[in-house]
Amino acid sequence: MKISVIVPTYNERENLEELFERIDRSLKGYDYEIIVVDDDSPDGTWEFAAQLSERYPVKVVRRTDEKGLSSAVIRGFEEASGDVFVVMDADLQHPPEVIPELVKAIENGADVAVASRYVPGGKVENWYWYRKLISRGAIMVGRLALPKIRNVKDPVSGFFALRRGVVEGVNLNPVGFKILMEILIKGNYRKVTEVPFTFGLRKAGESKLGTKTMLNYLKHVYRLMRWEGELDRIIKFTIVGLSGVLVNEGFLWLFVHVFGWDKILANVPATELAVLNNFTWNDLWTFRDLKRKPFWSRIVSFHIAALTGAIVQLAIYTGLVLVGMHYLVANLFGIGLSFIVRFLFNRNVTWG
Ligand SMILES: Nc1nc2c(ncn2[C@@H]2O[C@H](COP(=O)(O)OP(=O)(O)O)[C@@H](O)[C@H]2O)c(=O)[nH]1
Ligand SMILES: [Mg+2]
Repeated sequence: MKISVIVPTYNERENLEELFERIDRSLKGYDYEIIVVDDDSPDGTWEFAAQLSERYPVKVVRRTDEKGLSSAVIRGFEEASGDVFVVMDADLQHPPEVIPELVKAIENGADVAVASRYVPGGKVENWYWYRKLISRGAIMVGRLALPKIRNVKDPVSGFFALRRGVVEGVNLNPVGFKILMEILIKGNYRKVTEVPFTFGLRKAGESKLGTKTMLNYLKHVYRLMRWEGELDRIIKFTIVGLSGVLVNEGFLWLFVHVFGWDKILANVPATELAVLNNFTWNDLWTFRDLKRKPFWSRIVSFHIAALTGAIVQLAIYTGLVLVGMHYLVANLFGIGLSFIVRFLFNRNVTWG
């Protein structure tokens, strides 16, 4: 089994020697190659990598027409001749000593092995609490928006291994910079294993990925949601919700105007009929491909979501009115949050 270690680089000259040395030591006994994909670094990373190829099995790709982390990794996949691909940074924040553990996970049946900061035993060194919070928050958003990756604790790690077949023939988008997330959504795989590791400090040089990446990350999540059809689901869920409003109003009118029922009491069956209407259409349309749980469980779960949504709506409304917000605006916030809660609950539990 041959291993291709793919290292995207930009101004990493000072890190290369130690990186190659430690990779070489870690992969003793394995047939391996290192593919450096460098975007014509001003510090001559590509040149130095080529020099070091006399000592280590390094192949250098110097790109002058293209830039970007994800596209560099994709180019690495195209150049690699191994059966297992490992992707890692050059700055030694990804300790090469973890590579054999990733490879072992693959040998033991995983298709993708992620070096993870967020499984027990893994950690991040020297990050302020707010950086950790942002990182965790970003991951939470990704996992909620993309149920396919919800079992992966660190789906944005830049350090991972995979079988060649996972990405071969797959059309990966080179725009985003969280290439692992792209692969976990579009790749061909069954089993993902996470191996804990400590994300250390940069050895030399400086980070290229600043704060504007947060917005890019959200854009990437959005694109993947579209690709996955999750956005279509939100639209369908909204349409069904609106149909429920009509059902609710219609029956309320019928019960009060035609049957002469009490206005307050009539609201209860009218609401229940709307909930049943929404459940039916969501089951037959919005989530029709996700009927994995038994019918009774789906319908009970849908009611729990509706109730939770109503409680959230009332709580937000009350809270915002109490702090002085206009009641109609406060109600919009309540409705909005209730919508998000109900959608996520139904997507991940009822039809999860
Ligand atoms: N080829 C290529 N490599 C890049 C680019 N941007 C970053 N890298 C490399 O990707 C890895 C991770 O980048 P880094 O700046 O350390 O990101 P950080 O750890 O999130 O701060 C490093 O090996 C960088 O040299 C790029 O545009 N092209
Ligand atoms: Mg780094």
